[in-house]
Amino acid sequence: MVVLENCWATFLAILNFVTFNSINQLDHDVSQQTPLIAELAVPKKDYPIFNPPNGPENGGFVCSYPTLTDYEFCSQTNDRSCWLKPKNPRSLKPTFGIHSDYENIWPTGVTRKYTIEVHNATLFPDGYPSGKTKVFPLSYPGPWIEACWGDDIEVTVINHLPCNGTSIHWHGIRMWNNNENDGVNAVTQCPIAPGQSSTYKFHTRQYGTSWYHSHYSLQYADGMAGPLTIHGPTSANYDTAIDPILMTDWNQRSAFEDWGYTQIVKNGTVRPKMTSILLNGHGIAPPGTCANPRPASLHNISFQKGKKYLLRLINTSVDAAFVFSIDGHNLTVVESDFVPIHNYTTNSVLIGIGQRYHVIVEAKPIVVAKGDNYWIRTVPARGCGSFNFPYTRDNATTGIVRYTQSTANPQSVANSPMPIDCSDEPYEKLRPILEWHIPEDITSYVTDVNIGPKGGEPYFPSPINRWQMYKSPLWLNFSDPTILNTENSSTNFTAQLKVDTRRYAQDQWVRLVVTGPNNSTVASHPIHLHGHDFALLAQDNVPWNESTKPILHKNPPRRDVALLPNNGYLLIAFKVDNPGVWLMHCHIAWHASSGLAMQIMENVDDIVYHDKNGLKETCAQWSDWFANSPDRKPGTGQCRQWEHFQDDSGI
Ligand SMILES: *[C@@H]1O[C@H](CO)[C@@H](O)[C@H](O)[C@H]1NC(C)=O
Ligand SMILES: *[C@@H]1O[C@H](CO)[C@@H](O)[C@H](O)[C@H]1NC(C)=O
Ligand SMILES: *[C@@H]1O[C@H](CO)[C@@H](O)[C@H](O)[C@H]1NC(C)=O
Ligand SMILES: *[C@@H]1O[C@H](CO)[C@@H](O)[C@H](O)[C@H]1NC(C)=O
Ligand SMILES: *[C@@H]1O[C@H](CO)[C@@H](O)[C@H](O)[C@H]1NC(C)=O
Ligand SMILES: *[C@@H]1O[C@H](CO)[C@@H](O)[C@H](O)[C@H]1NC(C)=O
Ligand SMILES: *[C@@H]1O[C@H](CO)[C@@H](O)[C@H](O)[C@H]1NC(C)=O
Ligand SMILES: *[C@@H]1O[C@H](CO)[C@@H](O)[C@H](O)[C@H]1NC(C)=O
Ligand SMILES: *[C@@H]1O[C@H](CO)[C@@H](O)[C@H](O)[C@H]1NC(C)=O
Ligand SMILES: *[C@@H]1O[C@H](CO)[C@@H](O)[C@H](O)[C@H]1NC(C)=O
Ligand SMILES: *[C@@H]1O[C@H](CO)[C@@H](O)[C@H](O)[C@H]1NC(C)=O
Ligand SMILES: *[C@@H]1O[C@H](CO)[C@@H](O)[C@H](O)[C@H]1NC(C)=O
Ligand SMILES: [Cu+2]
Repeated sequence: MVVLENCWATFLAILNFVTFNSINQLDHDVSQQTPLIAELAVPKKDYPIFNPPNGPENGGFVCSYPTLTDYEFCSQTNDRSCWLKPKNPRSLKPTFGIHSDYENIWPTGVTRKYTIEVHNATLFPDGYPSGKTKVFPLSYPGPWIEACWGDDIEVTVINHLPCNGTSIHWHGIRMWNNNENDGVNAVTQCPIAPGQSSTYKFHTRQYGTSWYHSHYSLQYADGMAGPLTIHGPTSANYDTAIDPILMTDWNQRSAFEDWGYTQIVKNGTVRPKMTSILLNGHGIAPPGTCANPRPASLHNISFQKGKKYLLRLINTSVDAAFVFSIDGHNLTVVESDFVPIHNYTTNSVLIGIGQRYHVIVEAKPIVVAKGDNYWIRTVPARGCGSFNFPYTRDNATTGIVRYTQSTANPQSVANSPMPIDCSDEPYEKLRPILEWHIPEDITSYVTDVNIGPKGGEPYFPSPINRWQMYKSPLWLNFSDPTILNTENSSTNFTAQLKVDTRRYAQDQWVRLVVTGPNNSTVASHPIHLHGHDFALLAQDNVPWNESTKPILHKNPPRRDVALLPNNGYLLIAFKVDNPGVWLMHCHIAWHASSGLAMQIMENVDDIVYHDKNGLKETCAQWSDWFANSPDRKPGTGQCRQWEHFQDDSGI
């Protein structure tokens, strides 16, 4: 059946009219230059201006710090830990590097402006067309949004989708005192209505690699995601950097179709099966799906013997966690999420949804393969992912590292041993360079991840399978974002946890115990918190018990996504220093849609609003479209869903 469903596309004769634009301008004179590769191309100025070593493979991107006139750029192949330092070695001014306390100190850069136009489109990333009702920018992944440590970023999002609103979340960006730019529709804004646009503005304090994605219902599963890099220092040395690698499970059907099918037809008893794995939007569907696919290719990267490469790995999956490896090569892990760590070497790394790793690979195979080309493998971790044709260590060969010009397939073999259990990278290995120590005696809240009550009334006719993590499944109202109505939400399914430090001392930490269902057939849930890097105090696959040891208070791993192990718990702590309404949710798209999310109401009386009128304007445009679009009346337009407009949690 599923196979047949994938073949609908054979009948698709006409491609949509789609365009996708991304305009990158620097708010500053360097955009007028055409700098390439060498620093030579950049005119000498009395302030740091340079091509970042971890910039795009082909150069051309310029970091610029016009106000830091007495500073110089200090990253070198034999010391990547430094970024900017005072020219005068006796200066009392700070050096900016991996030891900087990035929450309190960062260099002042420039403003970078991007425009992203979102269109409905059909793509052929694995040779087959993406499903009937996909929502997309023209390219998948979306454009690379780049900035340098300390820059401001402004992204204007224009929504050309005929039948969906949208909002874009900047995964992992702290959004300190900037709740309204977090991009979660129905929480921090109304959706951007069809035909409208909105501009996100934020400052970068952290550096490293992340991604941005739509937070509107299941859109990101249909391709609305792209890489986001903030160039900065690194905790280990490398010669050159490779453009970010986004890995995802992919479905030839639209996620909206799958959702309807599994929830409504199957009562949520089956998990949608994905068709293929893509690296940076390239993959080859397993054979036998249907006739006449378009030519498809694997993502491939070139290595030059002896060099050290920085690779940036991002898991943008819907459902699957991947064990990433390159045959014959080890990986030196130097950063997890946005946090530089003491490096460690491994032959594979497990990347959960939303998680990112920076790794350094030495172009010097430990096991030399005939032909000198090597497979990149992304093996779905055991129990974490669902595919029509299951991928194994042998056939999860989803990319190629080439040392030669040859186009032949590699003959390399998988690294061994390579565990593929679905559990985060070992806890004790992720040791941040900049240490945090978490007080032991802090307020603790328990949130219970569990199957929620069935049914979606009053918003959606039952039955529908629901998940919850705090009191009730999340079910939002697009027209009534929490940020504009922190006291009186209009729904009964808001799942709000109030955290209010004015009851305690300044800079209070709180602890969240996230416990898993007792008997779940689902493996791990990747739990993501907005607005914070959290400290990961404990994580295990046994039931939670306060006397359980060890709880790590001294320099625990720090990140923004961690796996809640099957039948286990996750113990995290965060500093209550960022007033706002912050979403915490499972990053498995199906689970988030069915309510596995909550809102942390953090000192909401102190929320800093930068443009409340702008928020209200977006809501007015949304309400206007929602109420008046001719498409919303039966038989008059192309939007099918006029009867049950909102059919999931909203995120
Ligand atoms: C979106 O595109 C798909 C195919 O590319 C098409 O079938 C569908 O009708 C489009 N949806 C809308 C609302 O235009
Ligand atoms: C969004 O668009 C999809 C089709 O692309 C449709 O199935 C879904 O109902 C729409 N949902 C909302 C809430 O706009
Ligand atoms: C890892 O860190 C150690 C200690 O800081 C350092 O000596 C080593 O060179 C680093 N490894 C790499 C690959 O940079
Ligand atoms: C789904 O549940 C409804 C009511 O709970 C029931 O009538 C229907 O038969 C179920 N469908 C399937 C496919 O199990
Ligand atoms: C390698 O990538 C290029 C495009 O980047 C593509 O044209 C080529 O077909 C790929 N090679 C293989 C073997 O997939
Ligand atoms: C992405 O994360 C999901 C869920 O945590 C996991 O199942 C999948 O294997 C990850 N993919 C990669 C490439 O790490
Ligand atoms: C590669 O990594 C494995 C552990 O994953 C380790 O046992 C081995 O010694 C490493 N080899 C080299 C050459 O670093
Ligand atoms: C991978 O190999 C297994 C075992 O041979 C097979 O069942 C599966 O269909 C293959 N998967 C893909 C994606 O080709
Ligand atoms: C959603 O919010 C709007 C605006 O506040 C309100 O008019 C509407 O009744 C709410 N819908 C539900 C289902 O609560
Ligand atoms: C919430 O509702 C109460 C009672 O209806 C009202 O007095 C109060 O002003 C409302 N608060 C906000 C922020 O709208
Ligand atoms: C919320 O719950 C109350 C009491 O259970 C009920 O009377 C009311 O209709 C519900 N409102 C909504 C919007 O579901
Ligand atoms: C968990 O549930 C499965 C079926 O869903 C059942 O087979 C198994 O015995 C249960 N295990 C425990 C420990 O309750
Ligand atoms: Cu989940």
